[in-house]
Amino acid sequence: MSVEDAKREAAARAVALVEDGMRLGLGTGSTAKHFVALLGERVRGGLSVIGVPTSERTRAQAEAEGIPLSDLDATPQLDLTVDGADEIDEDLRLIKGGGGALLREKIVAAASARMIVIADDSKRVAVLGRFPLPIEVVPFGLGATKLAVRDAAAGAGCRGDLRLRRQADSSLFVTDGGHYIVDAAFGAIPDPEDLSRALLAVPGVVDHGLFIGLATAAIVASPHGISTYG
Ligand code: ABF
Repeated sequence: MSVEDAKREAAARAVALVEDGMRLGLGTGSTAKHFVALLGERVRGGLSVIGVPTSERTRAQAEAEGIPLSDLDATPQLDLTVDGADEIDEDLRLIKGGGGALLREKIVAAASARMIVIADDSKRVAVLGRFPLPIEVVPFGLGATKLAVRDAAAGAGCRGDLRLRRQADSSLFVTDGGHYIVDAAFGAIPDPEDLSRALLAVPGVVDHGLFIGLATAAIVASPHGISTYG
């Protein structure tokens, strides 16, 4: 089974859990893209759901699939969010945001009664932090914010390179919310809860890619089959 097949298989298992009438958070990324495509097939077959997308990319795909859409103003409580992840640990703590949609992804996940993470098994880790942690920051005061982030992270036992995210043409990456992303290559995050608290205490930090206590289950696909956690 290729990685792409594994992602699609995990997405298919999650789509099978969707019930008529559900209000759904629609994730972002290459695995969530499979979920949205498969959900579109079910909707065209008669399933009635409402989706709240976590990015403009996902909104465009869901619209093209014919999935009825809403937002968190009109639909502030969701039944289920299905989204991908960059890393998943044993306690269902996640690093997300490699695709740049972490803030909306976290707001949508927090508004959901359940969050199912779908992934191929390369995303499972014993300790979070090999994947650089995305930290979303406001453009104002960027230099000072980066220094404060460095200090806050060091206080939580995390040291490493902080790099402002750029696009392929080297222009700065700007999130859907108009913010920048600093990718923090810590290597390992010994205490994710502690780091989360420390980063959120920095005024210029909008949020970060640590998702703690949000995922209720994970569906992980590998060449050997599907494993479900949570
Ligand atoms: C989103 O997509 C992000 O939070 C995460 O960065 C990414 C997951 O990657 P993939 O494209 O492998 O599904 O869920």
